[in-house]
Amino acid sequence: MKFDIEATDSRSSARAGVLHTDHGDIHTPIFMPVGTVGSVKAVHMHEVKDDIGAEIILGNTYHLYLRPGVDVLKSAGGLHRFNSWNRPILTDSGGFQVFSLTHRRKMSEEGVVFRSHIDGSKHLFSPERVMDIERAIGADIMMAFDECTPGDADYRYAKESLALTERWLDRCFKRFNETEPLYGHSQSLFPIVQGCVYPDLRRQAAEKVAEYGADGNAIGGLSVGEPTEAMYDMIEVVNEVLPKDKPRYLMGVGTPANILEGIERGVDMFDCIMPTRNGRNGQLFTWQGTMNMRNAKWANDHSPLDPQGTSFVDHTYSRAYVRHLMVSQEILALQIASIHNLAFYLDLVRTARQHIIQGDFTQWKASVLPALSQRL
Ligand code: PRF
Repeated sequence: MKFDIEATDSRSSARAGVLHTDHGDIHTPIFMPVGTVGSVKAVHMHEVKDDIGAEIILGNTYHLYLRPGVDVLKSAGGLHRFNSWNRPILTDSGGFQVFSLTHRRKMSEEGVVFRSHIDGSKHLFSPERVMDIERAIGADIMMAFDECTPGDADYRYAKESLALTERWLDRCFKRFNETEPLYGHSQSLFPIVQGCVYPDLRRQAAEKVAEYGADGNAIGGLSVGEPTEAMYDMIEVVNEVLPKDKPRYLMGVGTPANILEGIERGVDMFDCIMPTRNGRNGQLFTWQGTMNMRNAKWANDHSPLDPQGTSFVDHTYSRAYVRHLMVSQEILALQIASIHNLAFYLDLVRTARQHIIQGDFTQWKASVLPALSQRL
């Protein structure tokens, strides 16, 4: 998996690149819509591709393993065949989902024993198991199995947790190197930097991760309850150490402002449930700020949903109509909000990329940032 850097910003660490995969090119910085169980909730694949312009989507090992399960995925010929998405896919390892099952899991050196959120059945995720499952799913990018350390962990906990993640990482690479892709396209394994909010742990973790010489590297354990400034500081600490010539992926982040701050600090890839989940709750993101579509203030606003929006829903439907659909709990409301928000997130990173190439990213970012977090 080759990564070419096309342009670097002279005033910040921002860069524009192209990541080449067997399922096509990814232009970075990129936002990756989340498709937890193999579907981007409420959105058809042709909309994800053509209206939203996504170049890669996410799947979750935890969910796909429980349902439909490895046997169905294997007999389908992998997730790309199963869900009819023929562009790149990245699978998260379950290192986040399993740990959010606080009362339903037990951790040990071997791995995590957890109970299914679906039927309560008992399962073990170990680094080896997770690598085998990610091989069976067949994503272009597989994530290592880690412990996502909570943002409020004390130093001692964070240090022990990081040590476990590092031992697991070694086992992940060992299993990954002993096994082959199942479906004829190549797969890359990205390691994940943990270390909570402690600069020395983060630095050490990034040095360790860099030693594997992976095709790309991820930053985990952020946006998990720590102050926003601490998150930005940790991104800076880690990106000083991670190789500059490989893509960097900030996991599960975040708001439009978080994404621009991440890009400025040298992050290339992002994913977050925010555009889809918040969209289903009625929150729309725009260049002018966020709109709560359940709000009565839109009841008689017959103007287009978002005049600056890039997707067809923005010009097809009015604010008043979308507000009516939201209040009436119509399924179409969820579809419209999801398409709008994902198209906005893709427009955000695409526009950032253009400005990195043009050489005025920093000025452009300063000019758009204040409006992004306003409430309309
Ligand atoms: N690890 C994994 N997935 C993740 C995270 C992590 O730390 C996060 C943290 N923001 C989101 N998704 N494996």
